[in-house]
This record gives sequence, structure tokens and C-alpha cells, in this order.
Amino acid sequence: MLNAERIREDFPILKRKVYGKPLVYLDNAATTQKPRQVIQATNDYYETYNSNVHRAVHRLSQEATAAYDEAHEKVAGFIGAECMEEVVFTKNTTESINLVASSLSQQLQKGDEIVLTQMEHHSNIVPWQQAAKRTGAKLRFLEIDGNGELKLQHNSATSGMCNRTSSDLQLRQTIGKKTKIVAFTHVSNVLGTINPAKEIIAAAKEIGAVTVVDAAQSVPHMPVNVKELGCDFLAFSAHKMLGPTGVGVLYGKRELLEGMEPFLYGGDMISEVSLEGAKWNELPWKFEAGTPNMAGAVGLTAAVDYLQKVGMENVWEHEILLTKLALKRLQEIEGVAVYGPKDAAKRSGLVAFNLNGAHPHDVSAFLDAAGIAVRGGHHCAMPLARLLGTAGSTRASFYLYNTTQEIEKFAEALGKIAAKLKKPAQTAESWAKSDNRL
Ligand code: 7TS
Repeated sequence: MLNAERIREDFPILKRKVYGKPLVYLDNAATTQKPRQVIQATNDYYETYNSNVHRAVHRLSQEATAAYDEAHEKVAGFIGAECMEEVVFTKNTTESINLVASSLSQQLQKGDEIVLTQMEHHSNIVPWQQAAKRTGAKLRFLEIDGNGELKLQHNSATSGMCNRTSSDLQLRQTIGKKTKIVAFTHVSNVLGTINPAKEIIAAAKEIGAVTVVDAAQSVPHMPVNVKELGCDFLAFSAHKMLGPTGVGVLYGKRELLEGMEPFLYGGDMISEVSLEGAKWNELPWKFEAGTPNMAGAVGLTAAVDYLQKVGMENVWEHEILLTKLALKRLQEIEGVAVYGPKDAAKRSGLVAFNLNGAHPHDVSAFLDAAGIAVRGGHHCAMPLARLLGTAGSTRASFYLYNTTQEIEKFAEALGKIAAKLKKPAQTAESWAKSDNRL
């Protein structure tokens, strides 16, 4: 069990006030705040050993190189990768997915299929749309039900096959012989749904498809081990896990990364260049062209250290506690429609909702006036918003430094806003029943 009050001491920004009220920061799915340890590590880098990496022999460059390489080692250990060669640093999750989509698309042909889900962030849709356009491949989507979960558990009565679970069958209706890539979000940034990653990956493996996991909303919040998942690629962002902006991670199985073409070309990603051509550097540098974000990498090391000291099991347990409380309080407010699984065990630490037909931006603005930071809008998942029949939603998302008192404050403020708004609401129940709209 973690001590959120103690943890808050490490986050200078959490002491500030907004409009004279204590800040309640519940926009962690967008980006997280940084502890002093991360800020300090970044400062130390600039104040004492700032230098370019993998280039000069001078002392500063040696120190910067060691710290930059150590960041890869640290991340490899954090996610259970075999070695640092499997950890490529990018700018963010978006760039990590673009890298995979761009490199893998060179192996796609007309008629091949790429399977995504209906709950993807734009970062895990648009790169694949472009890959499909370039190659003639087709996109297919694992569908979601009215509860905001993938439709994997249905039709058990109709399966009629031995040694096959019903979910196996549902997966196999979409993931088939033509599927070359299965790319899906581990946790939805809108619904909070935790997808059955192992099951999806196993189904993809069976037909030899490559798997790409968008872990932007899972790695920061729960223990994630790439070997246990069995995925080929996994992407996430440092800024969503207490680290600096401008650093993303792409995990890739060594043999797959070795067989892929680079994404960007230039300095540091080569081993040899002549006027006629070039040879690529070894992993992971082959995919890290140009001067990287050294200070960001050092900050990421500090962020991983911080999370490991707290313990990812504890982070996760704390978020479940906050989510359960938030769900309970929101359901007590008349006119609130919460999206995603009702069962807190099936979801991560965020809650998206609508209130009395009010625009999410208005709800967010009301909450902002009370010092409560949430996000309103489509959350970069427009296809999902459309499926839900909404223009968007208001989303409160939690992290290790949030407290139960903050959830109470948030619910209390929302209760007051609800009382002001009179229009008839679309309730969670009516939404859940409208499965045919999905
Ligand atoms: N995938 C998921 C599931 C995400 O939630 C996000 C960011 C990304 C990819 C992209 O991450 P980036 O670091 O490359 O931007 N999601 C959000 C959000 O929900 N609100 O702001 C950013």
C-alpha cells in the first residue's frame, strides 16, 4: 500500500493553487506531473555532464553516453525485455507506432490485413491507415460492446468446438489467414478498459501475425512484462509515467528489429557511410537517428527508479482504490453517464463520463473553476466517440499522488454542476442497452 500524502511531498507542482484553490490534478492520462527526483536528474545532467552521446572521447561525452545507455538498460529491466538492444528511444508513443508502421509496411502487400480495435487512440489508427493506403492492405477492427469491452466473450453457447474458448472464436472471426499485423491498445484512454492482451497476442501468434501493443496507458500504471505478454512490439511515453516530455519507448523483439528497415536516416544510426551508400548501426541505435534527447533519457531513468521504489503493484492497487471510489461517487450523481466497464476490476485508473447532455468542455471548465484539472473532448479517439454516440466526454484520470480526498472533492464539485444542469440525461444504462449503435 502506498502513502499518497508522502508521495505528494516529492511533487512541487502539487503545492500550487489554481484560482486560489488547491490544485486537484486529474489529467494524468494526458500527462503526469514530475517528482523532484526527475527534475533534479535532468538539472544535474545539464549542470554537470551535458554533452553529445556516442561521439567524442572526452570525459563529459563518456558520462553522457553512459547515462544515455543506462536509461535503455533501466527501461529494458522495467518492462522485462531481454536486453537494451530491444529498447529504442523515440519522441513519444506516437513516434514509436509510426516507426513500426512505417518499417513493417515495407513487408505488406495488397490484400494483407491489419487488425486494430474500435477503441484506439488516433496514434494507433492513423499510422496504420497510411500504411494500408501505401500498400493496399486492409484494416479490420475488433469490435466493442455496450460495456466498452472487446466483444470476445460472447456467443459461448454457439461455439460448439472442443478445446477452444468462445473468445478464441470471436478473435478468429477478425484475425485470420490474411492478418499480418495486430495492433491494439492495452488500456483504453477513454473507456479505461484493460484488454485481454495475452489472449489477443496468442491468437495473432497462431497465424504468424506481428503484434504491436500500445501501452501508453498501461506501462505507467500497472506491472507490464513484455515476455509474459509475448508481444513483438510495445510502445509507451516517458511523460505519462513521471518522466520528461520528448522521450518515448519502442520495445521490439531483437530478431524483428534486426530485420526491419530504419525509420529515420542520418547521424548515429549508421556504422559506415560512403558517397554511394551506408550501412546501419547495431541495435538499438539503428533506429535512433540524430542527437537524441539525452536529458530526457536521464529523467526517464529517474522516473523508472521512482516507480520501482514505490512498486508498480502498489501504484496499481492505489489506482484501483481511487477508481472504485470515483465510480461509486459518480453513480450517485443523477444524470451522470459513465463509459467503460462497470466492474472496476476490468478497468484502469480513469473515468470518462457525460453529464446531463452538457458539453464536456463546459463540464471541464466548471471543474477547472474549482481547481480541478480534467480533460474534456474526444481524447484523440474520434471513432470511439462516434460509436458511443457522443461528441466526447469529460475524463478524470488518476495517478499515484492522487488521494481519496481529491476524488471526494471532484465528486462534490461535479454534484454541484449536475444540480445546475437540468436537461434530460443519457444514463449509463441507456447507453449500455444501445449495443446496436456500436
Ligand atoms: N496511445 C494511447 C492509448 C494514449 O492514451 C496516448 C495519449 C497515445 C497513444 C499517444 O501518446 P503520445 O505521448 O505520443 O502523445 N493520450 C492522451 C490522452 O488521452 N490525452 O492526452 C493524450
